[in-house]
Amino acid sequence: MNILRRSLVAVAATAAFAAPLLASAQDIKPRLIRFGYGLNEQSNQGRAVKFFAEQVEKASGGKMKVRAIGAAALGPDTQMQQALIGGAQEMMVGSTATLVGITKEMALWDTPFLFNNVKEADALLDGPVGQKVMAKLPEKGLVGLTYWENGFRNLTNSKRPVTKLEDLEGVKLRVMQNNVFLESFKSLGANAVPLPFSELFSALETKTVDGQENPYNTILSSKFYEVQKYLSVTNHVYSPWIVTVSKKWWDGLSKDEQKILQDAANASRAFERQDTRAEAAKALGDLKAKGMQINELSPTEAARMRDKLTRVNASIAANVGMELWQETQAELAKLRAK
Ligand code: 2Q2
Repeated sequence: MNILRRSLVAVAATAAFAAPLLASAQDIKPRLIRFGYGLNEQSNQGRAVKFFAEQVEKASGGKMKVRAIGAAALGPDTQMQQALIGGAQEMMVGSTATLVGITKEMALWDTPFLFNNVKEADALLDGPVGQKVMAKLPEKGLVGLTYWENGFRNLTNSKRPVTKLEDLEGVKLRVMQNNVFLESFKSLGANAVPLPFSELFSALETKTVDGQENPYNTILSSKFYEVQKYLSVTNHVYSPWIVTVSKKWWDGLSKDEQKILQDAANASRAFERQDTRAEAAKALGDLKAKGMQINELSPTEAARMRDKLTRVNASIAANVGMELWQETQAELAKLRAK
């Protein structure tokens, strides 16, 4: 065999072996996927959606096109969820907190101080508990693909530095549209006002509300530093994002198409968490440079706040079901014993 023949044989053998993996040999139709999200394109959320879109296009040989539509151009989370359920939109990413009205088990993730660190968050979200919660979505017309990191939430406002509980008195604080957040911040003495995220910047700007709470990344990417002077490091809850698909649409996809989306979602999870954590690690410095005044809480004040906030735990447990609550606590105990 001459060199040319030998390499032709090799190419043919490789091609035969690789054929089932090639997009052309798979059951893939041209698809347009409208993927909505709430933050800006220049945010950890926007970057991860872009990454996901690229993965899907690559794996489908360009047949499946993801149109990323950010800045809540398709509406706030709750509106997009309804569009997915009705089949008018294919995909979105948003806060699990805005899903609680549809799937009550999602309230588990709103438990104040549930996780001590991101390692615990990853283990629970990616493990059996996270899967169980996600498995509640299909009966509501949604399919969950993966959890991304929004992050630990911190408090900002335009009135005064919050160094103790009493500083929150009378502060009009925007909360996510969800009873756990409403109750949590009422119990801290704040005047909690539920608002969609898409209305938050202007509400802060016009002083309709004085403050809000979100991870450092969002405070930075949504430019809240332009309208908020004070940031108190509270880390009071870890917020996940969840990537969801319209079940109506999903059910019409081939197994190959579904696999492409699930694989891209898995890859995007690793990308998004790494990107978010890298940004969060330097965000506090960036926010300071933008003029924000940042304060930590003394251990005593942090404990007082924690004590008030964790009083909502009993009602969360009742809402999500005792079995799920106890399984979560058992998993966390196992992790912490390691
Ligand atoms: O405060 C919020 O609402 C944010 O933490 C969420 O990130 C927001 O709901 C995004 O999901 C908007 O897409």
